[in-house]
Amino acid sequence: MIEQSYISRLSTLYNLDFSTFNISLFGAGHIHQTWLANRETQSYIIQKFNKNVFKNPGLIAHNHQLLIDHLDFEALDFDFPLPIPNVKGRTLCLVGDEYFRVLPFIEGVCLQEIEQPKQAFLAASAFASLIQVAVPLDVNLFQEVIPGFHDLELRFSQFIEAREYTRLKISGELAAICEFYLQQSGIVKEYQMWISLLPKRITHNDTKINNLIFSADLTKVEAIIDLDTMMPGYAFNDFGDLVRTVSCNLDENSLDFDSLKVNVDKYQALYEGFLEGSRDTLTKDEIASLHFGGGMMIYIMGLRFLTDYLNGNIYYQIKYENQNYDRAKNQMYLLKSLQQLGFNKQ
Ligand code: GN1
Ligand code: MG
Repeated sequence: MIEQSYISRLSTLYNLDFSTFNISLFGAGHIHQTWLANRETQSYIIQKFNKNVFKNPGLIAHNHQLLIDHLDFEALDFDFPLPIPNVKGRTLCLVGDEYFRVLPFIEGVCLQEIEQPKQAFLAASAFASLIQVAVPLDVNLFQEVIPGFHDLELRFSQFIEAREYTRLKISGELAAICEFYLQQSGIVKEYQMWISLLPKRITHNDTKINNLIFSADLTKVEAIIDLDTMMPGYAFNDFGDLVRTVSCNLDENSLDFDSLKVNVDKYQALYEGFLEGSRDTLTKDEIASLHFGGGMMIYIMGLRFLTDYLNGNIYYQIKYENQNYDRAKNQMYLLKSLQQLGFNKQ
């Protein structure tokens, strides 16, 4: 539960009496701690911000200010909930030695998995339209809030290092999983080839399906959330994380490894939705790179989960000791399924 001393300080800082709200843990994010504060018709999201992950939080505010100043919000067909400024105009408050922030709560449905291709289309179209609407903004003014966030070469080398220095004994199934990730290093080479051809865009960079809110009847995207990593990236990153989290039948925490499969219809709907949402923004090379994105994003997430497991779980929140190991195993099965279907190729 959120401590009383934080509640009273936040009440002053936001001029809102949070002690009169029902406050409960909320969401499925791996990074910040999130609560829903609810009172009659009023609802807010309160977050304890993860300063271990975002070591320079001012960069997020910098990027968000660029969006506020220059993005044509009217052109977006959905909400885009940025942190609410406190009475001092700040979007992040230091309370004791923790950072907190408050965000608008958006009514709707947050899915962990998608059933129908129609929702896959809507999700992809929404994330791609964000790239399209951000085209007039100067990419070079945006800061990299986490250096090398989607840099596959860096993530691969962090895995190699973790494998070398881990306190764990690498044998049995762990050795086989490490070996799988090593053998897939051709994806790093392909990544280097693609980024030499592609323009940087303002991308969301965390387009997993639970970072989007649908209307109750699932016919419309109400909001795109989790905007911390909006920064320069490649279109294939955003398409790829959609493939990773939408085209499969089970989410990244599932232990039903043998059932993990990429679904062809949802994949196709994602592709069509992404092209529709980005209108004519994407270059020929960017469009060709989209199919690389799915495998690349599954691979990078698998590497990151495995690296964190080898490092003693210092990055992602976990609910049990081996969860990062299981997530890396899950992503391995998913990558195999994608490759079997040939979706990693143009
Ligand atoms: C994290 O905050 P959340 O849970 O939406 C992570 C993403 C990963 C995701 C994996 C800042 O996102 O990069 O794709 O977990 N965010 C950060 O589920 O590391
Ligand atoms: Mg999230």
